[in-house]
Amino acid sequence: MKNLILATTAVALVACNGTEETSGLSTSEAATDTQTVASLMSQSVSVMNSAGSEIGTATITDEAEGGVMIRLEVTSIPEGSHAIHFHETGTCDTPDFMSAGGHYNPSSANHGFQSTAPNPHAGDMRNFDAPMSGVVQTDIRNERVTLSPRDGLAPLFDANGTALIIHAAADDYETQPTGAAGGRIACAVITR
Ligand SMILES: [Cu+2]
Repeated sequence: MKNLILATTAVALVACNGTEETSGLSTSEAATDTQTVASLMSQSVSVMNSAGSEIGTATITDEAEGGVMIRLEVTSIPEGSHAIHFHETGTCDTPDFMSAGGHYNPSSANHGFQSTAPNPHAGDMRNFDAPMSGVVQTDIRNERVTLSPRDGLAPLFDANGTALIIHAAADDYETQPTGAAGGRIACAVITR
């Protein structure tokens, strides 16, 4: 369904560029742009806090070379460094979000970038920093997961979905199995 929507958008862009002389894009440039739009799957999900209120969005987009980029735009995040992971179940029951299960780890790897191989979990990512304002706009990459089915990458849209979780503390990239990242302060459901 998502692919269908993107394909429709691409057609509309081609039509637009074809009829508007002022667009500044040559036909070949327009075709290249719309091909990129049509081939990379993207999903925007709502991020909620422990009270169940929406505090922003995460837009997850497949990257051409594999993996995803997450555009995280959230507010009300306590100042400091925070862990962010994909967890194994697409359920965000307040207030503790334990319903999301453990880290998404279909290959049974060890947690963290500084642990013993095989590592890390598919759902492991680098910490991000929140300023005093609590307003965060940042891009976070994960090269091990995917929205579109792709060989060798862990699908975010598996049978029970996945969840994006923000933690109270930073991930030490080493402690098993959670990185000692503390409680779960925000959650987003990732399902088709
Ligand atoms: Cu986590």
